[in-house]
Amino acid sequence: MKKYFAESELIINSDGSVFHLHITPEQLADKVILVGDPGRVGLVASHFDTKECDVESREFHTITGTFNGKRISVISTGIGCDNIDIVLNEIDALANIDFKTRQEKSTLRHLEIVRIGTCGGLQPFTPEGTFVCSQTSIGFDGLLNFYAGRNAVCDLQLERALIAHLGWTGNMCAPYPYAVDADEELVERIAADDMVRGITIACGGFFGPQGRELRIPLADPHQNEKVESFEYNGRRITNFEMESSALAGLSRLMGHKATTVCMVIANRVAGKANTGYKNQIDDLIRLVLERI
Ligand code: R1P
Ligand code: URA
Repeated sequence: MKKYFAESELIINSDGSVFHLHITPEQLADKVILVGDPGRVGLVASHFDTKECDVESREFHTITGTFNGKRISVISTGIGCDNIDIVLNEIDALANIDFKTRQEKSTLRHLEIVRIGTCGGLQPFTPEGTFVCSQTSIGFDGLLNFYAGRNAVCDLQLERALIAHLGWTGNMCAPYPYAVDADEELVERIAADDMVRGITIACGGFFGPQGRELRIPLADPHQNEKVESFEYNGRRITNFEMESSALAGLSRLMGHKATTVCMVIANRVAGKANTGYKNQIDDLIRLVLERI
């Protein structure tokens, strides 16, 4: 017996579109580019040769079109892993659930998903302007812990090594981090020979969880020193952003290929930031469009 998804579990609008994204199953391409900033959707789509739909709903802006003959949907997620939970579940439903019968389709449709974002660099070799492709993502957000199968897709050894290195116990800086690899083939294709392959920590916030202390003291004032000095099989943690862990984890559980590429805009080691990055990120967008 196929599972039936009730109206309350998979909310479909009266026009047949999915609740938050407001797009219909026909409007989603197999290749998906996710961006945080809704304003970045137009920048990606400005490279498209054709456009078939342009839909805005809350922070979710979707344009589907073609680039060099490839059909691509670019979707903004807004900020944070909570929004990735919404976007990943809704695009997976658009691809793999029949909206008429409300049942899972018999053949799995695989999506290829690349997130293009901005991040903070944590190593001397990741200054402003560096493109980092997340080979592994560590979630300081707890999202994946709500899904069964989490242990099967996570690197439990890496999780234990990091927790021991940080010396976090009890409620300190909870929830428990989860570590997930991006799709290996996609990382090789997207990162090619001009991006740093990194370990990214996705945080449940921009300030405290990324070790930024303004007026309120941090639970662990030495968090970032420890994050920067952590080494795992010769690899270092390269960057902080806020979505790659949920994207890597949910994509693995759902059977999609995914990775995240980010441009470093804040050099946390040198204490420098670049706020005029909007033109520079276009170079990263072009690389991803060519390689996806
Ligand atoms: C914080 O400023 C935002 O920037 C990064 C973080 O992940 C977070 O979403 O990515 P985007 O530039 O894609 O939004
Ligand atoms: N995005 C983040 O999440 N952190 C940074 O430091 C810069 C961009």
